[in-house]
Amino acid sequence: MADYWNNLVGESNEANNVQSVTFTVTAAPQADLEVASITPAATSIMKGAVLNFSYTIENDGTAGAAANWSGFMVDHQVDSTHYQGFNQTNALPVGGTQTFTGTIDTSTLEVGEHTLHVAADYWNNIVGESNEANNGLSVTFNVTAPVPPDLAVTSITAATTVAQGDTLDFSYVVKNIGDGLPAGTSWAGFRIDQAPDQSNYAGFNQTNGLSAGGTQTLSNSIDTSHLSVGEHTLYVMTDYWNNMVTEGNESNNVRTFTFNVTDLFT
Ligand SMILES: [Ca+2]
Ligand SMILES: [Ca+2]
Ligand SMILES: [Ca+2]
Ligand SMILES: [Ca+2]
Repeated sequence: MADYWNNLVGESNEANNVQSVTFTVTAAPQADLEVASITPAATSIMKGAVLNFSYTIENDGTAGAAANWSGFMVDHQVDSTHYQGFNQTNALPVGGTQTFTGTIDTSTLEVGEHTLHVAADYWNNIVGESNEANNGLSVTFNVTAPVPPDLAVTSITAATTVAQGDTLDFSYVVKNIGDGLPAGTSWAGFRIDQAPDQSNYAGFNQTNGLSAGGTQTLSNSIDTSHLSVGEHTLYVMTDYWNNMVTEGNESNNVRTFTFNVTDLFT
């Protein structure tokens, strides 16, 4: 407005002294972090197994985001004091994404449906965002009743005849014949003419952890110099020592193989 103060100038037109322009205040560009997706390796998992998953953090805003933390938790929204795991998210440009992996131990979860929550910038709200209310995403998964492992010796391979005093070499296959959880490491033992037990055995092999259907071939040998001429039986027993693997069936762990010791001179 011209001559706005005290009308110091008498004018022919006092009504045309004002002009205006309009302008719009726009929001400053801001980041907007979101969890774009969560991908579990399976939506149904046996209790005791590990659930692997991946998730992707995206900056869907109009300004870059500084580095921050994403977190996850089962059956509870994620915040600074509620999380089971976390990953550091790099600084992300507009439209930038970063994918992470995580694991959930299901051994402490009840059988039934559960929810995996993931949140972007969950810890201490490091990034000021245009929308702080869209940082969480969740997926459901099902925990099924556990099926224990079941170890068995599924075959024994050796010569059926050995001369007294010679070494009988043999191999055998230990298999987790269960359709469920993996078996941890254990020991297989063997003995001649009787089943081995924890304190009576001729020898042993360590068995690796075996997932359902997994096998391991082991080999060993027997000195026959103290065996009588005639028929003998090799007993091989999986998990013979300290019952290290709790199995669905503990009574199928022994397999036998019959062989003949012959006189050296026949
Ligand atoms: Ca956000
Ligand atoms: Ca934030
Ligand atoms: Ca068994
Ligand atoms: Ca066992």
